[in-house]
Amino acid sequence: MKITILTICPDAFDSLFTLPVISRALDQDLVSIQVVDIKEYAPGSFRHIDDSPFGGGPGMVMRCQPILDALDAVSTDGSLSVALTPAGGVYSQEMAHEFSELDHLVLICGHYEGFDARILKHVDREVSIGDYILTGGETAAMVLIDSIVRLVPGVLRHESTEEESFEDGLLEYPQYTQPADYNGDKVPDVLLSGDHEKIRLWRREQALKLTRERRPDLFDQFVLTEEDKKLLENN
Ligand code: 6GU
Repeated sequence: MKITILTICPDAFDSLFTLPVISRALDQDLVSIQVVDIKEYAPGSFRHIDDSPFGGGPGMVMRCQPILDALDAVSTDGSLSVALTPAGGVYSQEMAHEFSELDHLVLICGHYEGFDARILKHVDREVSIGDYILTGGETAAMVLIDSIVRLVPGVLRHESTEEESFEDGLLEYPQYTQPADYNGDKVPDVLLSGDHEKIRLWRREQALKLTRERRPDLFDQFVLTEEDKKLLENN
């Protein structure tokens, strides 16, 4: 898979390449990441990439020409372009899966007060990472890349992604490791029992209860099995 990032801050992505899973995916050629400076497509020494909004108002708006020329230059036959903007649809694990199956994803990072609206007509999707405002789309692009790369086949070695939070619509059950007793705070006995069926049921119960308590929005969407109903009735 190839990911191209269009940005006015190419250096912002340096730290992304130091993340262990990302750097391994790059080393193994499972993923390639191309960072493209939008300013390269802004002619003249002034590198004019933004301007004040028609109709007045605060801030600056990213101009059509540099971004659309850059997008045109990097696009390929099967590429999907995604603009990162707080006005986009909210990103989800489902989108991470969808994007991880692409041959080529182009991420366009917004800045200032946003994109000239005409840019967005040339973009396949608009995505936000949540209901808060960032100074630019770069950190949002890194969130997308991190969540996408780990889903590319071969990137994670033994780890399973199937039991993670959001994969089945529930938050993940609590995990413990050594020591079994940390200053008097003990790991639940069932996890030391070696009884795999008991452990499975305990984890399921924990995941159900945690989701019900913390994320009633997810819990309401979740379809309980007969076993789940019994686990929840036990209390
Ligand atoms: Cl994608 N961009 C900006 N600037 N702010 C955001 C965002 C994106 N997602 C949430 N907030």
